[in-house]
Amino acid sequence: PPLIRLEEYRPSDYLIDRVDLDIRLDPHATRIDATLALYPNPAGEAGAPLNLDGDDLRLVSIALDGAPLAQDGYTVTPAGLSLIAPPRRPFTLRLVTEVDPTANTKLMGLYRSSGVYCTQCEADGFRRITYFLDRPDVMAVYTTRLEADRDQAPVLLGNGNLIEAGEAGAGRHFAVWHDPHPKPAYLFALVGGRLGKVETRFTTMEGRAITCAVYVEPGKEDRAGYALDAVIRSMAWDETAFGRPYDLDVFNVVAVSDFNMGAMENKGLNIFNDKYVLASPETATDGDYAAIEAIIAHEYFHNWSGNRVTCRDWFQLCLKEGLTVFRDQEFSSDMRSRPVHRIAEVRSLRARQFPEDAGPLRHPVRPRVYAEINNFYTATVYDKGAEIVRMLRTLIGPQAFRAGMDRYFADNDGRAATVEDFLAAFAAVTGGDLDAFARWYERPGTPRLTVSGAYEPGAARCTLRLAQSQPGAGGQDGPPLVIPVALGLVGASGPLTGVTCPALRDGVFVLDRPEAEIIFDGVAEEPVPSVLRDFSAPVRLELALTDAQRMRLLAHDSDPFNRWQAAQDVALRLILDPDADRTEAFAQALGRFLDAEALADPAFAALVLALPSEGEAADAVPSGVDPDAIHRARFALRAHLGTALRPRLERLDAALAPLDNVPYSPDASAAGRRSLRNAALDLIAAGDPETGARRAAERLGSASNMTDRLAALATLALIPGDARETALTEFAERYAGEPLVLDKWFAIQAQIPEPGTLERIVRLQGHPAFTMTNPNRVRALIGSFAFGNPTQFARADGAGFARVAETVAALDSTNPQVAARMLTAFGSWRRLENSRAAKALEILNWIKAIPGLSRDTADILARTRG
Ligand code: HT7
Ligand code: ZN
Repeated sequence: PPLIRLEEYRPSDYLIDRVDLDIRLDPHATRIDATLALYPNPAGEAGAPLNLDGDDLRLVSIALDGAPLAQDGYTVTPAGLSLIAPPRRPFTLRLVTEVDPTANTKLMGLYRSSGVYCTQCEADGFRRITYFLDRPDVMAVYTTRLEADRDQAPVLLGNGNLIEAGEAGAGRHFAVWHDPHPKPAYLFALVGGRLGKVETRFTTMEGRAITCAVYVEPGKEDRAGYALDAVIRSMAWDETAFGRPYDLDVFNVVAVSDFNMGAMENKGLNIFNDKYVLASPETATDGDYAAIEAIIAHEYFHNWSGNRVTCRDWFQLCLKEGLTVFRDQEFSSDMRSRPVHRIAEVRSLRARQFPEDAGPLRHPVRPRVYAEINNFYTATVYDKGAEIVRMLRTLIGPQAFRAGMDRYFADNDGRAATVEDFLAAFAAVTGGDLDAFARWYERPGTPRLTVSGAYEPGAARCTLRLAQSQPGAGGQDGPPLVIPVALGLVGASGPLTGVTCPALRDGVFVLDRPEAEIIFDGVAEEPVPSVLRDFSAPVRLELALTDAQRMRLLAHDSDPFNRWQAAQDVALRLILDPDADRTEAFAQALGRFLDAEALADPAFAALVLALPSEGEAADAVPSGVDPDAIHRARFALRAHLGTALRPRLERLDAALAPLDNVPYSPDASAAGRRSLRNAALDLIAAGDPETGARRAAERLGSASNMTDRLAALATLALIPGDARETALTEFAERYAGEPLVLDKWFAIQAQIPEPGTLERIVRLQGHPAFTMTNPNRVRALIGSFAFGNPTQFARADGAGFARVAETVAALDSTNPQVAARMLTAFGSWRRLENSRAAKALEILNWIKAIPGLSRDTADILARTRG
């Protein structure tokens, strides 16, 4: 496929002021009557042909300034429509197209989800509705008239404010929506269907009254309240944290069941995967509630970081996504426990982004070339993009950061901006130069930060040496990055007093050279360095400490992140290099930690007890990964800790048992207590599977909420036997009418680390609740297997790879976006030991031979095979 390159960016030759749409919704023949007010762009090429994008459209008619256009005045191809000689002045183009929403299985453009008409236009779906300049730097004011059968679609929603509604005859009705804010086509949306709603009012800091509503499948309104509350909290938070008020009279959220991603920030009409809206204690876990809060916030925050200020081109995707992830992370941190949330962010970064950055799909946060933009909605763009914004704030301080954000919004409101525009706002308010910092956007891969220390007791001095390295393609380091390294020294019983270190500002050292030395004076005892506090930069830290030194950090560091990290580091070393004595010492240290603090901060304690995942352990192996060996070592460590900590875990369980008698609340503190109790059960089961299975089965029966029930099921799922099978059967019967709960059931089974899982997957693909047309079902079963079951996906006989490849092949013609995403599970194949890597390559070659692969899948395949 042709490659699109950043350096080839050119402004559009034409721009569009206004778009008037008259859309008559019909299941198979929806008519779109579009009038575009176009004009030549002074920055474009005068007299150039007008090339409108189009995909899977049937052109019904075309007229220029009111007169039908002769056939020799334009050409139509599968990729669009061209006007050979458009007027060299403003003109209108009226295009009537027809589409079949029911046949649209790609879920891009206009489609039907359980009978509800809805749209997905990012990144390039608007061209599947009408011919258009479908690029984000073409911004227009939209007025949309929607018409449909009242029976079929009593609710008709569009972008902006409702300006008119009424009867259209023959059982049909209409609604006209006007959005006064110029926007790119990717933010267009409509919804038509039979939907229930919950709504409330919000008054902005400017005194404007807003109606906020969440629309869901009728009968599920009682599960929409938490999402609505999250909308209101997001609106209030963006006002206080960033001074950003909402700017329309209504804000609507609609939940649909078929959706390629999590949610979409269409102007005034956010459309959501229902998984990230619907919640009740009986059907959603604490994790689901937290995800709903975060994603509602994320999409709402896009109203400023993405919509009011949008992207000039798709290379700038991180400009809206990285920034908005940073904003939603800050929101969640304010709503919940900041350290616990930071740990969760970093776990997710390491699980998804670090492997991406170390494999064949690696790319800079701002890519310079792509074949298919839909394949660049990645952990690197989103999560590493957010880390860059976080580092910027650390470097310039919170006040200058807020001033820079204000400047960015003020200077770019209503514009399609670039990463350079973003950095320019901060350079303007600080008077500094961010050119070196900007390298973070361009450099793929995870840098290494190596730190060593020396202590001179006589001089009461400690010296730390820091070095950064990041071998590029040619093995050479590029110019240095600007790395904020938060650090400090920890004494035998806590923080050291009387220490001076002029190189630190607010506890942060800025490493902007290949190497540096930092001197601490007044250090009265041999300290342990605590480096990269709060994970102040997305790097791999190499700091050789003993287990005892790490346990000192766990006990005494003032930085909660590094306390957690210290326990993780010891556990990781024990997984990679098992040792009975060191395991025993680790268990004792964990025991002391639990005695002293578990009940004071249960959520944090649960994180300390959670061992690094098998994926993380694999990521730490230089090459030749054997997933079975990692699995065995990790399970042995779990079992040992479960046995050694048993009395404490029992005490914790008993202390937290009264939770069963209070009504469920999704707040962070109640969720933290549940997470500790469930972590305790899981470790008890690891040490004593018989007791564990019995307890988990009991908890399954007695649990009053989905969090506890699912945790018990997950624990039981790791213990082969009749109890597990009975529990799985009963769970499926109980939730037979609940697709989102059955997704959890599919996912748990897909992750069972046993050879029989493959047969189970085949069986489950035939389950009545499973369908390949629903992305949530595919992700729950096949995605959980491919991304969450390292031993079985990478089975030595290649059968796990083959099963996923067959799914990719089957899905590719109907939903290439989801197919391509499944295929990214092969991203780490080269790091596997030779025989597994050979099997993976065989399967990738098998996919390659399939004729007519989509651009999405062909692109991932080509990059993955290398
Ligand atoms: N901005 C949204 C991205 C998105 C998307 C992209 C490609 C195909 C389908 C999609 N659905 C949503 C979501 C977000 O990050 O806010
Ligand atoms: Zn986003």
